[in-house]
Amino acid sequence: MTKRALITGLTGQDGAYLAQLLLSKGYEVHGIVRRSASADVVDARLRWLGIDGQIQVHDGNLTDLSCLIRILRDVKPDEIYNLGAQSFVKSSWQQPLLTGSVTAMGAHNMLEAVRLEAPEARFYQASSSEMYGLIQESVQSETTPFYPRSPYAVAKLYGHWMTVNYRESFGLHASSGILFNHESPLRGIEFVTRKITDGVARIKLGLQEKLALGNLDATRDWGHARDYVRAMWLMLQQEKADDYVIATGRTTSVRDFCVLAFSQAGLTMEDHVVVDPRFMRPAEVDVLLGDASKAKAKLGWEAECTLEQLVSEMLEADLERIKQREKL
Ligand code: NAP
Ligand code: G4F
Repeated sequence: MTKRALITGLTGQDGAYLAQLLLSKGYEVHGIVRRSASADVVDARLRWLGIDGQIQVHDGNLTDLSCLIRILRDVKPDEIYNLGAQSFVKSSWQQPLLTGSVTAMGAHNMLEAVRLEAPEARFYQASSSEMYGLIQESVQSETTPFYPRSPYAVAKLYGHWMTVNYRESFGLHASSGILFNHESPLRGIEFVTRKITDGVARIKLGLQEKLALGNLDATRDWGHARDYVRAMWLMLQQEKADDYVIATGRTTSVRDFCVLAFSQAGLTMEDHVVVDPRFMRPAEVDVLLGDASKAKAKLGWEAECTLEQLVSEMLEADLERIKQREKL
């Protein structure tokens, strides 16, 4: 029997890669897409992966419980992946209540809709390493206490604990993936890795001279989104729902990410990077480093893409995109 999956956040980085993975496994894929006045940009990532037109799209919003109930009633999915969120940490200080509505209450709306309409379905919640914030252990695992440092992280923590609570209270097959940073050529341009590879590509092509960044000392455990959506799928194939850390086990500073990207383009970072306080945050997460040994033991999951391969893929994609756009 063909399995049916429903993805919220279909148009984002992870939604696009997850849809591609599920299609390759023979799933019927449905996605919730919020209405936009700029319809041409809505499925840009799906077009980039060559899978637009293969997904059944439903008009909806995580803040509207009634539409989530209606969509679940119509689709009757076997698996539900809740990836929709206001996901940019910096914006969560500028739009804290919206972040709460979408990222926290949106997850709760989804859980409530699942409880009412699809209690047999398997549910995935996109939790985040950002919940560790002011880290309480030098390497973070499923047992490390949380200490959120942004409205986004507080909102994610709410969604995480609601997922655990609905599993324990109502017996839902609800799993939470505590994913560390993952990137790709489809990463939003506002996130630091993509900002860097896009900036390096523009400098290499002679279109700009300087790249303005914020805190160069922050370190992140960066993997490839394609590897991380595989972990999401694996979680929902387990007999028992559970929570898992997904990470590479290697942490790199923003500065060293820059060094890598500039050197891959034959450039020197110091000639181009300037620090601009506008990109600093009111409270920073200084270090993240994950221990994914539970995922390795129970899911057989390991990151396959190295940081060097990730940077190279992102840089190549940005060079190509800019050449086409600028007709170079
Ligand atoms: P992303 O590229 O920012 O995508 C977010 C998605 O959420 C987009 O499809 C967006 O739709 C949708 N969305 C926003 N507000 C919505 C609303 N009110 N109703 C319905 N959909 C809404 O994020 P991502 O990197 O793919 O991440 C996927 C999920 O994993 C997010 O929940 C994120 O917080 C979480 N996460 C990400 C990482 C990471 O490193 N990437 C790590 C840990 C956890 P539009 O296209 O219309 O904006
Ligand atoms: O790329 P970032 O904006 O990602 P951040 O804040 O770590 O959040 C991402 O990963 C989380 C998982 O841990 C997800 F839950 C979340 O949804 C998102 O996907 O920033 C990374 C680091 C930060 O320390 C930031 O201060 O880079 C630093 N940084 C330095 N200069 C910058 C910049 N970040 C951005 N976005 N832009 C800069 O110019």
